[in-house]
Amino acid sequence: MSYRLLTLSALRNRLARQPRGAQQPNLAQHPAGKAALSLLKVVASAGLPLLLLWLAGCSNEPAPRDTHSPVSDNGEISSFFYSLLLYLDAAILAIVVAVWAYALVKFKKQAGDDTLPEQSHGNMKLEVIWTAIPTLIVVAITVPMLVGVFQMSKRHDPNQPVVEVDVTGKQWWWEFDYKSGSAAGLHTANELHLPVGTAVTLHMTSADVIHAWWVPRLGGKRDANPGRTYPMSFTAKTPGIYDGQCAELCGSSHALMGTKLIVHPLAGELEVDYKGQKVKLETYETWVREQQAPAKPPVAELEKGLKLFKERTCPSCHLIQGLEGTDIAARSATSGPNLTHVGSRMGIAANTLLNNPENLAKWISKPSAVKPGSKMPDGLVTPEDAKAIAAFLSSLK
Ligand code: HEC
Ligand SMILES: [Cu+2]
Repeated sequence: MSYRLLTLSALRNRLARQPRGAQQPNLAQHPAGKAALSLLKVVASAGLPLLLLWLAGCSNEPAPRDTHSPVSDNGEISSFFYSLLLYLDAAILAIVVAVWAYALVKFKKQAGDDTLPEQSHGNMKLEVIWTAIPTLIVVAITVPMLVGVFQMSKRHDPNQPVVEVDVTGKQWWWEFDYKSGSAAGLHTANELHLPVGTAVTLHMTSADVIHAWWVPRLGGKRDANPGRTYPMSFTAKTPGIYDGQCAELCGSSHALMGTKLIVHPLAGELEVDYKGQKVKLETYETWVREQQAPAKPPVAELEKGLKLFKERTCPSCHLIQGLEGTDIAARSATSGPNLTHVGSRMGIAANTLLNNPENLAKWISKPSAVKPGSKMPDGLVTPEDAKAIAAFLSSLK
């Protein structure tokens, strides 16, 4: 008995052969079978590419995390190189496939022709051509790419107005400390607000493990390493709201460590589209003034929430500026976001939940149910108390 690999052609031969004895109908020759087969072919040839496009997440609209719709100078540079490589590679693929297809047809082995084709081994001209062309392509990519890398790691002119923000990654949220300009001294979380058309430098660090700051439409990622600070300079060009995501596996809730970048106009209100929703953007200076204001004391119905907030040890980790007994939080690796204006944020828990009283209550009564491993402890309050605290926190606009 001999074994051999069943090649495709052997398989076809075997299938075509009628089985010994029984006279079985051949499905492929039956009219219904033929129709089914051609339908299958159409679906496979048209449907498969469509399915691939769908799986790749292709869309006409600029998605909230779309690197191909850049909104900053850095984003434009990286998007340019993405397109350059994509079109260059597509052209190379097209040429190679065309030459291959031509060779396939032109030099097909003829029946009865057993002569060897002309041997090109050691052909100096060919060797030079196929060494020179790839070298030229690599140079054409590398030289502008190096220029781009230097442009993206530029430092801003210190004589120009620059918004400087210290960005600290923490398991699993982002802390922002404004260092310059009108916002100097401002301390916020998770949603980074910046002015359009102004030079910005973020100074990245981490309070615990390695995180990475990434707002795809802004372009580029920057690692946030504990004990080190890396700058990232850019100018945002288009007002709007852009989603971001921690891009370095940093523990159980890494996937829930989102962020938002909100680029404000310099003058006048502006309506922008965010995920199909119309959102009004005030000017950057208005936002700064609102955030710098101390928290307003709660109205009578919400006083219970403030009282519970103080009793349930919340102020040991959270700051509410301007309300007595709530601004005692010491800054540490496990302390939480500044809540002075938490009601003004679009999301809570680093963009994991929409900011509304129900979600706030859900978060406060059991953070680990929203974010596994959360550094905010469970069981601080009953669900009833959580509702009262959530109502109070929502009022902190
Ligand atoms: C041991 C410190 C600690 C204590 C105590 C604590 N928290 Fe937190 N809190 C955190 C941390 C850390 C986060 C960020 C969690 C995350 O997003 O991963 C957080 C997040 C929050 C947020 C979401 C803020 C935002 O903008 O995303 C709210 C609201 C909040 N805490 C309310 C409370 C309340 C109310 C209490 C008291 C019942 C409380 N916290 C007690 C550490 C603490
Ligand atoms: Cu992270």
